[in-house]
Amino acid sequence: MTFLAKPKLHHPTLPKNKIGYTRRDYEGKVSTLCAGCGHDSISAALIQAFFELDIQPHRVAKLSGIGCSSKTPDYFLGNSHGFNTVHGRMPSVLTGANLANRELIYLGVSGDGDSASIGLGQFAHVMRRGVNMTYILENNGVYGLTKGQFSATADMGSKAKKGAINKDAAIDTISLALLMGATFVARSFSGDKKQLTPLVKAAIAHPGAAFIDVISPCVAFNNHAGSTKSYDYIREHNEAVNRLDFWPNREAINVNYDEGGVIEVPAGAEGGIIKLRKLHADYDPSDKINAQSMIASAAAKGEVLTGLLYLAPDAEDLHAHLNTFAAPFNRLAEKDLCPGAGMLEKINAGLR
Ligand SMILES: Cc1ncc(C[n+]2csc(CCOP(=O)(O)OP(=O)(O)O)c2C)c(N)n1
Ligand code: SF4
Ligand SMILES: [Mg+2]
Repeated sequence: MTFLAKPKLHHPTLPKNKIGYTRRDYEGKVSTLCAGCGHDSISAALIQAFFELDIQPHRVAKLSGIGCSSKTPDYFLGNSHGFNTVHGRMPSVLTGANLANRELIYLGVSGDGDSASIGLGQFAHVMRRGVNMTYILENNGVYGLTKGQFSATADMGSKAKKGAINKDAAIDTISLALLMGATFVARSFSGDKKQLTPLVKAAIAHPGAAFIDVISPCVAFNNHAGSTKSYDYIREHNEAVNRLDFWPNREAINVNYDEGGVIEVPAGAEGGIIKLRKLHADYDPSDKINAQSMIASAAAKGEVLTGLLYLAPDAEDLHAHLNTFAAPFNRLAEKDLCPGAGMLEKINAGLR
């Protein structure tokens, strides 16, 4: 498959978004993943989200680690900036890029092995520091690329393809993200594009660390009976707490918390709106303590809560925490970088 190049010519009648791009302009190379891999469906949702948000591809920087999941940025946004880092190191490379140029839209793509084992420290810190990014974790409970070993997100008691039982406790990445201070936390399923696409759009607009854990079955190594990350298991145990739609540019509407009805929540720095349909009357995504408790009690029953699980109303990003200079580094001139002998003397005097 790798030798197949996609044709560059587009059919003239393909629908265009507001800035004149077709959906094809947001695609990448032909995927080399196994047919039916959940990760390909996530790529499709990402393509759809960027197309619908009318984002120019060159404004996006996509970064990843190592794994089948981390290969996927090659299969979408082929006209965007890309950096395939070392295993588990996407968050620190992305943090550096973001500090150097906050004008790009940052998308981090990772796997459960990449984020919950070798990259666990990096994951925790990028969440707590509020780096303005959308962090997509393609969670299949195994190391797919290295042939199906249990990962740290595999549930205790779940069964491997060859029958071994996982004896270790699982790391729940959404609970960890909440604990670490992420200001947008969601879980979805690769088989539910209608839920995932608006979640991605809302995450992109969010000014801070937005985390989406997407259960993404590995058809080669973890899609059998006894696995808790298979298509069948997730379809049977998926408890969606809400459904949402996202609009990037609408006048803010007052939030209306009608029980069981539709709630409209301001989202993002540019006046975006999330329209949230509650499926669980007692689930309020602005209540972090309640979200943590409901996630834990669902997990105890073997259910997988999906939807927008937490959204902080007052989110800020790392640049606000550090009070950094707004212009990207590549636009700073010598006068910005070298404030002169007088200023240096003043700084030194302040340190004496
Ligand atoms: C430093 C380092 N250690 C180990 C590996 C071997 N390795 C490659 S991918 C991978 C795990 C991938 O699992 P995950 O992140 O869940 O991605 P998936 O393939 O399941 O999508 C490992 C351990 C590596 N490439 N580099
Ligand atoms: S091995 Fe698993 S994760 Fe990797 S491409 Fe195949 S199905 Fe997807
Ligand atoms: Mg994996």
